[in-house]
Amino acid sequence: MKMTVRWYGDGQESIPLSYIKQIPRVSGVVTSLLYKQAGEVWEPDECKKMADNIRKAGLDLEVIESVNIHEDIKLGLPSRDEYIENYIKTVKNLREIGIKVICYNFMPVLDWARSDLFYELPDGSQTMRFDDSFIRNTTPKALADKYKKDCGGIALPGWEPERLANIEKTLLQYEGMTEDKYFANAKYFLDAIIPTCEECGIKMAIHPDDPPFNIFGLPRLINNRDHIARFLSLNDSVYNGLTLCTGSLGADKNNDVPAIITEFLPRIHFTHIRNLKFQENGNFYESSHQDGSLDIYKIVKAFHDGGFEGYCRPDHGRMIWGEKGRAGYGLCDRALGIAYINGIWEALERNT
Ligand code: DNO
Repeated sequence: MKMTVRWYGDGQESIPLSYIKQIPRVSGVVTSLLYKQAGEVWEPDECKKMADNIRKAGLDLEVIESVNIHEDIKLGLPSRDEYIENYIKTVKNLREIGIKVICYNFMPVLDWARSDLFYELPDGSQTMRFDDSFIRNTTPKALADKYKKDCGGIALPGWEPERLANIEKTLLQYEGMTEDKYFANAKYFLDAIIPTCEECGIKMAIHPDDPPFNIFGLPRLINNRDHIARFLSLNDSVYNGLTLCTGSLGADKNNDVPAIITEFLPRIHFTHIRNLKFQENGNFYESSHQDGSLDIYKIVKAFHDGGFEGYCRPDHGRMIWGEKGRAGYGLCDRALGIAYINGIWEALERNT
């Protein structure tokens, strides 16, 4: 397993690459070109600049998170072919800089959703929280406005102003979108891009829907074992794979995350390890990696025992020790998470 850290790029981040390099047993970072809109080609010089910057700091860059999918592809509109062509060009350009995995999502309109970005816990740390009744009683537009206010001017990934500019119009386009149609649109995309991915040696790794249940009446694709099996069978290539996000899938108590890992391991190319703590009424908050409702030991063991050789990153952490930064993406708690995950892994290795 190769341990990585998500890094947002120069000008988008307060954490220097040199700090990431100081965390024991981190091989590299995963990043993106945040200024690119979904559907645009990532040009060769932009890709090279991104990679050179990271490699100069002594870190690998083998995973991109994310190359976003244009909404027209998800909606299955006639204009999708042009955006798919652009996606293929980007994949080819990413091959030139040695990328091995692309993490992406196929969530309609929105990326992940939380009610609070900086929810204060009794120990003074701050974390993200999901309040079920709050989400049921708000609208995506109101949520986007709340995030804008709460996150101090730093756009959250997946909630960029450009993406949300036409949110109400885009939501209307999803009216009447059935699950079957949505799976068919995903298949159209996969069948078009997977041959290029195979040729380029770049594995696609779809991120689960977060939360893994229906919100705002939008369809869900990757939210439980059966949907994962259905999605992977849309295109049987190993290049059509998964990002196994423990916190996304684990927010539904019916999902047995270690069992899902064991079943789909050959198709898992990247994992986000995150913990959460369930509260009453379907609410939860994101806890430290060690002290939550998910059994991280069992999760890491499932990866270890299955012989996982892909990439891992600690997912969201709390804000601790007075650190300020992007919600979920402070350095301190994620570094503690890495030390914990690496410790479990080393103990498992030494016992085999
Ligand atoms: C949240 C992230 C997601 C993820 C995308 C992948 O913190 O895990 O935003 O990057 O869904 O495309």
